[in-house]
Amino acid sequence: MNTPVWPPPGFAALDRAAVGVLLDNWTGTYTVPSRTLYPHQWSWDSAFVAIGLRHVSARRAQRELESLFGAQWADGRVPHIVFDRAAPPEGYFPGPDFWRSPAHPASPAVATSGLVQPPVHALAAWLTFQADPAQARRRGFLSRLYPKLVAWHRYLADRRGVDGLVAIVHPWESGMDNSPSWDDALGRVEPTPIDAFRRRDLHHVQAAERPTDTDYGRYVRLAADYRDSGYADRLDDAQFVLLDPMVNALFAASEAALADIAAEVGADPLPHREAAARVSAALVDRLFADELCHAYDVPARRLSPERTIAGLTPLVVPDLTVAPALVKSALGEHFRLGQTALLPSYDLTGAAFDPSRYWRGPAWFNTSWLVWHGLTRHGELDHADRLREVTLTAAQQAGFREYVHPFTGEGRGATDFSWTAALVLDLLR
Ligand code: 9YW
Repeated sequence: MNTPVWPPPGFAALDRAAVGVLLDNWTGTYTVPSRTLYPHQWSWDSAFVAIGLRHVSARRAQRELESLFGAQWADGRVPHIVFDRAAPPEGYFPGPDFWRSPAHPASPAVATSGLVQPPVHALAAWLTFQADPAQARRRGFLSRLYPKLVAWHRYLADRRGVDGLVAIVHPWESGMDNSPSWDDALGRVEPTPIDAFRRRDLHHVQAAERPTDTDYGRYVRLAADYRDSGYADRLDDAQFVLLDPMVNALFAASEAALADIAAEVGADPLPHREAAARVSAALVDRLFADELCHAYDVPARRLSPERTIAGLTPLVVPDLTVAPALVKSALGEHFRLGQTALLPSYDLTGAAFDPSRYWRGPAWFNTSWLVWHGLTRHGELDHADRLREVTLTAAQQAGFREYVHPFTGEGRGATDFSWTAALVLDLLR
């Protein structure tokens, strides 16, 4: 029998093109997600970018994470956007004037948002280290980053902790802005009138592929309320407090990565292993139902019935007890792994399914990469290979788009999107 050759020869051009996008979107200290739509540094984008960039330049991948953590707040939070002083302020809304971070005592020197994004950073740091351990040790990469990662996780556990899990206080914090999982909770929020602010995203992308104006009004209201509270994390008073499976899966996986990092830098790995096991158990206990993990609405005390890709991502957690059920769900009618152009962001049979609108159906490369990584971790290699194959084919057909139509694979959203290029590159190398 012939051993299959991977990557197939046809993918050489895709590899070169992915490197090209990462070089073009590099600013000198970090990578913009997209030159047009997102002209600043985004938190979890940088982590995904580092995972691909490590194959091009281990040093650059380290810089990507170091520049992000250079904007960490004194309270440990890693902001979801770090604003680039050189970028025109009217390029993105809500910009620095909205967030007013310099007015906060814990803010760093540079202007940032006050929200956070899913904690994929320790996992990314560990993978980045592994690309070139000798070079990383020479630069003291992990020994400098480790205390910052610990402070970041402490912020999440202490300030956002609910029943052993981490809560988000805004849909943007999930990374999946308009996911149907937030609809009920957002229904409690009075939208800021649309004429009170100016969206910039619609200058670059069709309205049918983006959140609606009403969604945006609610995002602005929640963000302004949080800002006006002094970014205080008073979870008991907040309107929107949700436990998201992907945020918590990445928190558990990153605690496991922190254990490896701790061992590498001569610190004690045990507390991190224990934390990973605790979060993993709480994730299953609180969020697992009907063969999938779901979001939990804390004020309403209700598990969302919606099925989204976030519910499959706990596969990234090592030793997850419900991994076989998640694999079954990935293959079933709601997600149809390997039978569509790419894994959809939302239940293909769900009432809110829309194949073009952002996180309500389109397929994204980062979430597919997470499921691929999880399948690999759990030894589901045939399914992992199939997912890798469809992901690479989707990128070959659509280019490095922000997201694609889950059935036809047609590209949607931004072009030359950094994490798409980075994660495709990771699948190729
Ligand atoms: C926005 C940058 C970000 C991602 C998020 C994605 C989107 C920003 O873009 O949010 O303006 O809608 O939902 O996950 O980090 O790529």
